[in-house]
Amino acid sequence: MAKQKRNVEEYSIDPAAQAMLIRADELGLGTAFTRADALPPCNIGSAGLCCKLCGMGPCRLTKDGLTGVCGATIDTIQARNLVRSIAAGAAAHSDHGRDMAFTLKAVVEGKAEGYVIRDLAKLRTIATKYNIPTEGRSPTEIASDLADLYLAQFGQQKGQVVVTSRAPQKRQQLWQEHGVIPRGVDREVVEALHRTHIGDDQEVAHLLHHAIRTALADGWGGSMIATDIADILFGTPAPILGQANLGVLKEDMVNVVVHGHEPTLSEMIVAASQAPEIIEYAQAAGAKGVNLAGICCTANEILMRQGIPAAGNFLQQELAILTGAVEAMVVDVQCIMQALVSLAENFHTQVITTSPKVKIKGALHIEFDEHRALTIAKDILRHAIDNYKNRGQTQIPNVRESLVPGFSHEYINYMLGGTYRASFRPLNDAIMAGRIRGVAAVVGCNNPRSRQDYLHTYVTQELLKQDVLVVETGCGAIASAKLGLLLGEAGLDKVGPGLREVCETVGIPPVLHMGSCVDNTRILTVLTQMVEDGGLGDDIDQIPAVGLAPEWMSEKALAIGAYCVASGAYVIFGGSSPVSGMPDRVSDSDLVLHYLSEGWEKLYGGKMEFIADPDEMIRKTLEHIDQKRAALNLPAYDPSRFGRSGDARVLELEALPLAERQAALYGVSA
Ligand code: SF4
Ligand code: MSK
Repeated sequence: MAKQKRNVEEYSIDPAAQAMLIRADELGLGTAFTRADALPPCNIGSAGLCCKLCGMGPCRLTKDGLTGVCGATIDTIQARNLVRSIAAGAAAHSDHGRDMAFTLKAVVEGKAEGYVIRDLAKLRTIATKYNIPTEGRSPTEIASDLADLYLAQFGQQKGQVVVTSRAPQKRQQLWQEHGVIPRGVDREVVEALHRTHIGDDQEVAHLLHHAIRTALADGWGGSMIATDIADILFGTPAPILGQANLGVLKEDMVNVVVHGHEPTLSEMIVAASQAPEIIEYAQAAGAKGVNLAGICCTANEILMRQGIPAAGNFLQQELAILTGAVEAMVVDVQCIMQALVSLAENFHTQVITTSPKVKIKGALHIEFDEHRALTIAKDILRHAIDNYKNRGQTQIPNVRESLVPGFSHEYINYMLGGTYRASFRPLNDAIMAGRIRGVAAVVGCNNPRSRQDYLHTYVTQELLKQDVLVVETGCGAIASAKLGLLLGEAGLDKVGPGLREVCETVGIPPVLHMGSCVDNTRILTVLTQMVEDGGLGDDIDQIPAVGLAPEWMSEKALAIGAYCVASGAYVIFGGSSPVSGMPDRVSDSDLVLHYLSEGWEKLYGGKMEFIADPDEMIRKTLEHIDQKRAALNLPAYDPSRFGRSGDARVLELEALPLAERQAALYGVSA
């Protein structure tokens, strides 16, 4: 039976989204929200109980004790499905990393039109990590060696992916002992597919061992490569003022929305939109110019480097088209709904696919090629401008919020210690003193089966009250941005007293935007440096930190979760569990579910759990943080010890008569 249709407040907490969903309803148009209502998830498949790996199936194991035609048990089927998802997620991130490495190579060969190496310091820092000589060498020579080294990581057959050498020493040793250091990115993904073919690996622990190896090839491999090269080519992010939500679209300009994940094309579109001939072309068409906005992680990439506004997160891709004000939606890879094209047919919006890997029936395909990037970017913009005259009635919600994104690991380092003493020491000290209780990474997608942005922002705000510093990436970061949590002092009155003191002293928002989904590797780098700076144990699993993906939906999220577990983190997913099994199954028949928590925790110190209730997510997060604090012999969390420094102290002093103020400040009265 079809689930009952929800109302707009149940669909989303975002007023801009609600306005567009009302418009969709009035126009009789469907969206992911209404399709989710009309199509309840299959309760067999969603619990991981269906196998369709061969032509003897699909086998749907609806009763405890049933096996597939080949004899595969529920546990084997769940583990295989999970391994395949993690492999797909790792493949998506890593193929993105590979393309970035090809672009870097093309840049050094002088064959990539429009690109330059913008961050020489990062190039040198990364090259040094791999003993690539830098002294007396040109950036081109260094970058050429780095591109070759990185390209080799994908097809490497033996040895270890070099990026793993950047993890804490103790963690590398642990991986070595368990035999999970990835040999080559492609090799682990291919082996994951091989092992899960009919008649191959059928032991849960053995399958999940390879899930870890594959995920590590992503986090400490393809994804980290993608982040490194994006920073080298386009600049390492630093705080910049931006805006988020559908209200960033403009009535009097040609609106071009870039959506997907790879910064290579979007950075060129940013450059092309500022070219005088493009501005003149737009003006000749009657517009004031070209207004760029992003959706999903492409939004994060150009937001944190160029301050280009974000029109929204995953569930806003259709809603942007519903404004009627988008001339072109330019997409590359990942998280692009096929529904965009049929929805766009009701408006004038042209959906333009650009990746050689992604075509959608009905979309205009203008293939991207890094050798002619700027020319192609201008061509795309001319198509959009030509379409401006076809614009019909528009409705742009007047809803937007300012934010400060761009907290890369490098910037946090600088921010806490300055140019000459760049360090994470003040962060570690604040955690050790209990001023900051712990750290949470609240990341990941939107999912139309939950209320858009609600879980992200509820969990984030509750943790902030408990003095937990929150870092965010992906669509979760955009959710917080839309609510104003990423802006300087906004909302600091709702933050716990210790965390508030730190935010006021350092001058940071309580929620730090760290980038796109591949940039979850920045969080790994932060955790590694926290270990190296001392005082919080000698490995990541000892840090009072938790990762949460409250509204996850993508296979990439599972890959991220698994590499965080392998790195020692406790990871909580909201929403549904792909390994929940049957409600009445217990103990050993829930093997996979338990293996991901207790099993992985014994091996890696990190664990993966699926928790639907947000209050339970918060409770478990705080419990974990407090347990880690106790294990490090840190003082128990006590907010009453803080709150009398920073701005609060200044206000308190200002209220005192002069003599008392001087006595309080200098110990003498006038
Ligand atoms: Fe069924 Fe086994 Fe084939 Fe899966 S591999 S579809 S369980 S017969
Ligand atoms: S875009 S993977 S919906 S975070 Fe990275 Fe957002 Fe999730 Fe896609």
